[in-house]
Amino acid sequence: YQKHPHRTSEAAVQIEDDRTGMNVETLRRAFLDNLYYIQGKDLQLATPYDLYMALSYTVRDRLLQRWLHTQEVYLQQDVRSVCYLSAEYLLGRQLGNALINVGLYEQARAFLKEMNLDLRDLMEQEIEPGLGNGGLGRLAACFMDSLASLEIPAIGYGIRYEFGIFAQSIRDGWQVEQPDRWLRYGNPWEIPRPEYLVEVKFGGHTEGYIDPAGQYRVSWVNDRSVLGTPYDYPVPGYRNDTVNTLRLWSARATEDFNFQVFDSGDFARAVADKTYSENITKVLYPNDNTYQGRELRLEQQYFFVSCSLQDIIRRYLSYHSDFESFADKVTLQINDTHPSIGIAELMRLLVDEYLVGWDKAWQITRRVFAYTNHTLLSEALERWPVALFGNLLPRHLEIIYEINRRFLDEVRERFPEDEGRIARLSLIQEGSQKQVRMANLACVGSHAINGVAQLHTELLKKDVLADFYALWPEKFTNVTNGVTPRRFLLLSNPKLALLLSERIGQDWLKDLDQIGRIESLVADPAFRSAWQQIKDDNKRDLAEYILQFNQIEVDPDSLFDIQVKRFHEYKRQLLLAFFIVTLYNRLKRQPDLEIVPRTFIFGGKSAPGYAMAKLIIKFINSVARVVNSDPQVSRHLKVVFLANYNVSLAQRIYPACDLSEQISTAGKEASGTSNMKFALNGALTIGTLDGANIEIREKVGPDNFFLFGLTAQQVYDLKARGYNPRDYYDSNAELREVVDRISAGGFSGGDTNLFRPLLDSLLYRDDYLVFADYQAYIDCQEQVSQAFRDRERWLTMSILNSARMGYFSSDRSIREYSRNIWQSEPVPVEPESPAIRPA
Ligand code: AZC
Repeated sequence: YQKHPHRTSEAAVQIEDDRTGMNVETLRRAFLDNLYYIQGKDLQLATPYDLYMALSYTVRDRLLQRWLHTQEVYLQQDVRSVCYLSAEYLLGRQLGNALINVGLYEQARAFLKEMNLDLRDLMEQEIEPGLGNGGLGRLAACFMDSLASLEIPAIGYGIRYEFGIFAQSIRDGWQVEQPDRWLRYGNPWEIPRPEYLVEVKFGGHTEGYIDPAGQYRVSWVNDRSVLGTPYDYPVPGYRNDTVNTLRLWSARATEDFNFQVFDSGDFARAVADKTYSENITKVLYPNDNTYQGRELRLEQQYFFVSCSLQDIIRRYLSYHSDFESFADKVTLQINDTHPSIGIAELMRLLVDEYLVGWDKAWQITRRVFAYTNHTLLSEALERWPVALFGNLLPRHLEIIYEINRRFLDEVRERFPEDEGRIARLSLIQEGSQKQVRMANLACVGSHAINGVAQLHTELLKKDVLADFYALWPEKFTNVTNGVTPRRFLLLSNPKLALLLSERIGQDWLKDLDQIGRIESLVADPAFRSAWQQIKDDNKRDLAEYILQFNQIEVDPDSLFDIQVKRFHEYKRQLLLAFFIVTLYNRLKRQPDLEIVPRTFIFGGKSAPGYAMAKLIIKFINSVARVVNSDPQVSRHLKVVFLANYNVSLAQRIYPACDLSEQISTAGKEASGTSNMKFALNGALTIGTLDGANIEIREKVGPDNFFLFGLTAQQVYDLKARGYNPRDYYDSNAELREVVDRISAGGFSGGDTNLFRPLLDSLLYRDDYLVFADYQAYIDCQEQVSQAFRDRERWLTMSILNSARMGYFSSDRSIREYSRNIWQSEPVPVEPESPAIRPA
């Protein structure tokens, strides 16, 4: 015991306790044990990453016992379970969340402190799993957290991308992408389950045959196949004994397939084919809100959906001998249309593989599937060319044609001689290049269709899915998004969380409506000053980060005005950039102008192929350079672009924000969720009547929200009348000054071409009405400045914003899904007594 003085001979035999014990001393011992026996290091040799790994294994051990037990309970009680199908899970770092949910955060901090180690430093070591693009993926992660916290039996299914969302760096103001090699140093949060391997077929053709009962059937003769290995991630509920599973599939070549080629002597091709199969789960497509019509993407979708459905059926059939109660035991939520091929796949499995009759199979399919739509943008609607689809999935194409034939017969009966309607509803878009419309498949194959905020659901009914609404109004519901207060308040803003818990207890963590109780403290001087102090501290922390990573000194006392989200024209980062240029112009015109000092902070990635969004990033960085290096201006204003915006960075940013920019063109942002995270952390919002902004404003009160801009209806009307952005340029002097300065090369070192595409798109099209909303936005920002001058008033508004955000917990969203769509109930898991565990 010389070499590892932390271990004593008595302690060494207490294996059970070392893996499950929750007290500080046991944890310390377990941590050192894992460091030694898993990382192969002692404290002297350990790198920070080793320490992170050792702590992660220590926490994982405690999760495993609860995890296995939860699964036992689910199996014994043959529970109804929610299967959430999503191509993306933007999980964020796992360690801090696991510590918090299992109730070990303070203990871990304590024993690490005794060893002169800082828990936060260890947590910073983790490379976050960035298996998603933006809001849709992060929503799936929040939902997994809420399902477990509400004790609802659930399993998330998705893809274990070897490369998640690319890492962004900024070079000369431009976005540069690097591969995200997140698995490089090993991943303590996953357990491979090769025993649940499944095979997924691709290509080939179909053949009809007569079965022994004289029944005509179809079999799919594929020409290749790929194996799916599940990797399980524990999803612990907040302070309960539930640990649900997130099961992510990884593609592996089928051995026999490769051996055939190998035997024929073509070694190189055998290896190449193997790599080809494994390509399926290599990389996440980095598009947000635009669809990528690449064959590999469809392969990814089919791959993970087929793996998941086979897995679901395997588990179901281990307890049932037919499909009679399948729809009672399983409900499948599809996160946008990415998994909608599952509707055809379940039909194929039931009809072809399990010999269930078509009508019965269709009845089951429709009962189990429910579809969430996340966008109104037509460029995001998935449509696959029939030829491509048929080559990859010949049997599914037949099934879709059959579904379509029966469906359109039904429509014809209800709406005779309405060929326009038939054409719009058809699963197949006719034309020079026929396409399979995945949203139509999702609507036809689901019993429920939901949007993610009230306005969004209304627009789905009125516009994008109007024909389906006319057919089946009862299928449509709204479930407004929410966010988990565990990660986005407790973990990310520990000081504010502590203040809340000191004043109103800890109930808010499980029931966010309780946060409303701080409203009665809004006039309490001690509470107010604590609130202000915390915001100031958080701003100082972010200022330090900015100094470290951007070498820009910002004033923590200035108004932190923040827009972080994916770059997209509809999100209108340009509108904020134009406001900055407007202020710049004013200061150049009148250097002694008194303005409220602001620090503008941007962050976000652009899809690598989205040239305009990349140019907007370049533009913002160019404005930043000019503003920050002009002493006349930089006394008042700083502009910062934080590279590689991700969940970890988001957790630093939200708590430090004064003003949250939610300025999308009305009718374009389905919901937004950063709007919720900012306001929950006491930021005020400047925003349009779009997505969930509308509901946030209703809850926090119009006096505590800076509203501007056209409504969705006004946007629609303006476009219908014929929108001419040039009129705004001609009639608005300040807007013209902004455009002219850019045009003259004011932010491009005299280069008048660089930002030409950007200006042209505004002057000649302005699809997202930047010019139309410019003046209203500038005026509204003036109100913001006025409000910020009165710090007491601002503080009151900040407290009221947090206090009134209870509704926007993802727990509330999940309760609504459970009640209105899933009909699922909590199944509490009692703590398993360590005494009954084998010695
Ligand atoms: C996003 C929406 O743009 C965002 O408004 C919403 O909050 C989020 O989903 C969660 O619902 N949509 C997508 O990311 N959509 C696609 C198809 O990528």
